[in-house]
Formats: sequence, structure tokens, C-alpha cells
Amino acid sequence: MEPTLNFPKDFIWGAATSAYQIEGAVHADGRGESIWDRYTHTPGKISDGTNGDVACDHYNRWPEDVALMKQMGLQAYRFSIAWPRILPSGRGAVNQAGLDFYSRLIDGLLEAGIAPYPTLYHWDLPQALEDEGGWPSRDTAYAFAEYADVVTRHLGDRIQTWTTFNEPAVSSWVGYLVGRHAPGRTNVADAAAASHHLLLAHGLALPVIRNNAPQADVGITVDIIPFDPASASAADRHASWEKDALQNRWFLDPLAGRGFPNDGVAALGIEMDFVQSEDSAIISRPIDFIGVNYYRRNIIRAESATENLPQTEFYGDDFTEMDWEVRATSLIDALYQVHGYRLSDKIFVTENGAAYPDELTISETGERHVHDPKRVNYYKTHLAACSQALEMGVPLKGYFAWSLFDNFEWGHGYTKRFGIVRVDYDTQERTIKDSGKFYSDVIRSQTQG
Ligand code: IFM
Repeated sequence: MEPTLNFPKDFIWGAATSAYQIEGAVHADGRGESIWDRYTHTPGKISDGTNGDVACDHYNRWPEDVALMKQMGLQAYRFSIAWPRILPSGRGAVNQAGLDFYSRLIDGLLEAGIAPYPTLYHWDLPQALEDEGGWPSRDTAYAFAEYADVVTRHLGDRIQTWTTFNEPAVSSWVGYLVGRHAPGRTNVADAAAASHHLLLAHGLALPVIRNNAPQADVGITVDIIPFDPASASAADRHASWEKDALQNRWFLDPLAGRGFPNDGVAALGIEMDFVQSEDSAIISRPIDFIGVNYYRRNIIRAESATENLPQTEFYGDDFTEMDWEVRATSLIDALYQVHGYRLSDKIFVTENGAAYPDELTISETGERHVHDPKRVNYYKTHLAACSQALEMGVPLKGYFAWSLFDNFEWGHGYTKRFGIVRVDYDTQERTIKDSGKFYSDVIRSQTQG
């Protein structure tokens, strides 16, 4: 039986991308170098040896891309602004050509009847700021507030929803602890300091954005991974809780004014001497919405399992190409966890989607198709979970598919396709996949009549 979807008529239906993953044109019109330019051009960092130099060439093809969004019936487009296009050296001299690009894009979206949902930071720190210490340095938080000021002063009049950061957990832990993302550092104290300064930057930017764009909602997007203990043993529950502390509560607790969770701090085992007394009040300034990115849950088994119970919780048999379990019910858990903080009465799913190795087929009559039944099913089940979460009282206001396009998937290069629109990287041809058509049908059925 098909799951029923029951969304309110004013629910926002969108799709998401980010600057470095789609724009290309990394040397155009005065753009400065970002940490991702430096990282991708360092041999051995990206699995297929590629980079975002050209990506989906969205910088040049945006009019065609906006037309495609309109054709698909999207109501909102979540994209990110590349800091190095606006302030090539991170702070100081403003690059008007960079602002003009986003201004044209925003005008184009508005003319097409699509609401622009810009994010100020989706991981592409100007390299000049990394050279001065990057996110582990407190100065970077103040530089971000200056950048937010420039952007919202110039573009703020046409935007109703600003997001400060996308997934600070990834910037901190993957960029500065695991080193699998730019800038590729591997130091726990640096990573923790980075996480704090990302949150501080968010808090510092809030009044700046509100001042420049008083009409707009301002919020932040976190990536939530629900962790389930492998058994009911104390060891597994403790291990699972610790993961939750560092991935989820590490960001939600400070936003709620509670500071970093004690169990997370204990797990890291470092001095948190970069936290100043006034910071908590800054970080927990009120927000108008919270964005949740959800892809998967993880089952946690304690490492020292000597006193452990037999495993009772197991993964299902459905995984995406990222090796992430397909589990729509855990999206409800993620939304519930965030809702429990009562950070705001508006929650958006700002990313949700799946990578699969789909193929382009061309029919005898020359029609291009991408049949991606697994991705269709992913959206079907996860949208049903959203509908259920709404029924259960989660104030969900919108959903953004990740991603509008196949694009540069960070350390995986172009080997993982998340798009509901296929991109042929040789010709830059776009083809709406079956999942894109399915999503359009959902939008139509939920908004009309
Ligand atoms: O591609 C990324 C995106 O940039 C941030 N959230 C997760 C996606 C899939 O890995």
C-alpha cells in the first residue's frame, strides 16, 4: 500500500545544493581561493582525483537551472553563498562581481516564483582565513560576522530566510579531527575549538543579519544522526549516548543555552579554554527556524564488549551507495530530538536524499530517461515519515531534497550521484530523473486542489 502524504497547503517544497559542489568557475570574476580549492588540488585527497573547478558549471548556467526548477514546480531553492566570491581574502575588500552573481541568481529565482533560501556557509572558508588559523581561531568568528554583514546588506532586501551555517559538525569533526574534509587537519583540540567558533560565529551574525534584513527569518542547519545502541547493555547505551553527545547534542545544547554537554567534553578529554563566559548567551540568541539534515541512523556497539549483552539491534538490508542504511523512521527520531529542544516553532528538513549509481537511457525516439527506482522509494518513504512527524506534532514547515543536481560529493568527487536531476559532466546536459518527476508530482498533489 502506498503511504499517504498529508501536508498543509503552505508547506514549502524545495531542493538544495551548495556553492562549491555545483558552481565551478573558481577563477571567475575575482573569486578568491577557498580551503576546498586548496584541499582538492592536493594529490590523494579526493577519491577520483577531481575537484570543483567546473562542477555543474552553475555559475554560467544558472538561468537554465532556474528554468528547470520552475519546470519541476519547486517553490524554494536552498543554495549557499561562496564567501571567497564576496571577500576573496576573507575580510576587507569586497568583490562586487561576486555579490552581483548572487543578486542575479536571486532576481532570477524571484521572477520564476521560487523563494531563495541562501546559506552563508557551506564549508568553503577563504583559504586566507585558514592561513591565519581557520575555525580554531576566534578571529574567524568575527570575520564571519563581517561577511554576513556585507552579504545581507547587499542582498537582504529580497530574502525571507537566511541560514547561517550548514552542518557545523562536519566542518568541525571531519575538517579538523578526522581530516577527511578541507582543511584536512587532525587535532582534537583544534576540532573542538572550531566547533565552538562556528557556533559563536552563528550567534555573532544573528543581530547583524536581523539589522540588515529585519523582515527575514534567520536560523541554522544541523545534521542529525540518531544513534541506537546495539543491545540494551550499559556499555552499548553509554557508547551510543557518547556518539549522540558529540554529533547531535554538541551543537543543539549550546544553541539552547546549555553549553557543551559534559559527557561530550569528558569523551574528548581536552581543556575547553577557548570558551569565554559571554559566549553561551551569544550562541543561544533566539532563532526563527532550525534546519535538520537527515540521511541515516547508526547502530553503536561498545568497543570493550567484555561485559556486553548479545546484539539485538541490527541494520536492515537496504543501503545507499554511501553505505548509509535506508531507514525513514529514524528521520522521525531526528525531528523529535530537535523539536524537544524547543529552539523555534519552525523546523525544516533542509537536506534529505540518497546516492545511487543510476544510468542515463535514451529511447528509440531520442527521449532521455534516468530510471532510479531506489531513489524514488527513498523519497516516498522519507516524505511519508515527514507527514507522520507532522501528525505527531513536529512543527515541520518545509522539505528540501538533496540534491537538485548530481554534484561534487566532497571526498568522493563525482563518484556519488545524489541528484534528482542527472548531470552529464562531459556535456553539462541536465536530465530530470524519475525521482525528480516523482518529487514534482508530490509537490503538485500536495499544493493544488
Ligand atoms: O553533499 C552533502 C552536503 O554537502 C551536506 N550534507 C550531506 C550531503 C551528502 O553527503
